[in-house]
Amino acid sequence: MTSNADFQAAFDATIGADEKIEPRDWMPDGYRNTLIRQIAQHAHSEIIGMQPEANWITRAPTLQRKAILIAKVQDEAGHGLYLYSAAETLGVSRDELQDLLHRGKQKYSSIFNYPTLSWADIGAIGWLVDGAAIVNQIMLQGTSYGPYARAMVRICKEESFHARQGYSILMRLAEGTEEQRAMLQDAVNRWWWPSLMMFGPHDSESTHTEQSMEWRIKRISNDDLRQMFVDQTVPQAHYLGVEIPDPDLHFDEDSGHWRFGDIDWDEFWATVKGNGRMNRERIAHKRKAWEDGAWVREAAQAYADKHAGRTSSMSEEAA
Ligand code: BYC
Repeated sequence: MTSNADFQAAFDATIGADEKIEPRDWMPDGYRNTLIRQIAQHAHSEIIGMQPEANWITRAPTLQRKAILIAKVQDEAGHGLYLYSAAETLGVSRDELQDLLHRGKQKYSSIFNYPTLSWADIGAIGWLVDGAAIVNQIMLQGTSYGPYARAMVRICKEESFHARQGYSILMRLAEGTEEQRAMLQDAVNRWWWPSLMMFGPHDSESTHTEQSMEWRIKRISNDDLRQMFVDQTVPQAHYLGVEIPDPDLHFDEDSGHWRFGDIDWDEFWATVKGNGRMNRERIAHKRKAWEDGAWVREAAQAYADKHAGRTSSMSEEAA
């Protein structure tokens, strides 16, 4: 008979060989729960992240920009759905996850608790927020849980388009009037620091990093990913001709990295704990959308039940 120790040894060997754990495989409870927590949080972020962007669909400056923004917001819904499907392979239902989010028992990314005040914010989200998400998600393509890793491959392809559309909006503003350049600078001033916070607390303060790296759920730590993001983004800011709102930002010749100032962790934790600028509004809106959509879920379920009934009675007739 196979013992728990054998199962654990097989799990350790799979992780050690850098192969994927699949839904049918035995896994420790902690591994399963960490994945449910992280994948659900990621899925919720995609869905809540639709709100600040959708805020500008009706006010996009041209028909083409509007069509692109609609496509982007739809992509975010799709990302949420792939991720909820990945979470379901771990034995939780989508309804349970929605309920946990609505009751404030699961988180979503801090970044989506900031308001989008101008059209330039849509560009800044694409450039900085999607840019930060890509750095994190390229790493997650190599995560040890198969369904999560595979979802990331497709999501990363779509995120690259998102980052480019953001940069394209900002390039247009950078080439525009003084007023447009001021709008661009204002957006970067407001989105820069929250984008750095997306990577989570410093490694020394991070609850899960050490274990998640042992399990190869995370492959690179929060601080290392944040540094990668800053190094890739500063030259892009120079190209745009925009200032990064950090007086301590400087290039360190010895390490070859752009070193940056201190993050306001009080602001981060207040936001994570539900007291950011838009937390209440985001969740209230999400709950309302869920309640308003109840009839659609009921109709879809009734159709599925009826169809299942018809199929089984047809197969009985055929028999
Ligand atoms: N916001 O031990 P740590 C997108 C929490 S959406 C809120 O380092 P971990 C897009 C953390 O959960 C892309 N909470 O945690 C969509 C933990 O609390 P709990 C979103 C945060 O999990 C629409 C505690 O702090 N991407 O691109 O090892 C439009 C300690 O942290 C945050 C993802 O979701 C935060 N920023 O590492 C546009 C990526 N940071 O759970 C764009 C997937 C930390 O113990 N997630 N916390 O109560 C991850 O990679 C990891 O979960 C994190 C955190 C790096 C975020």
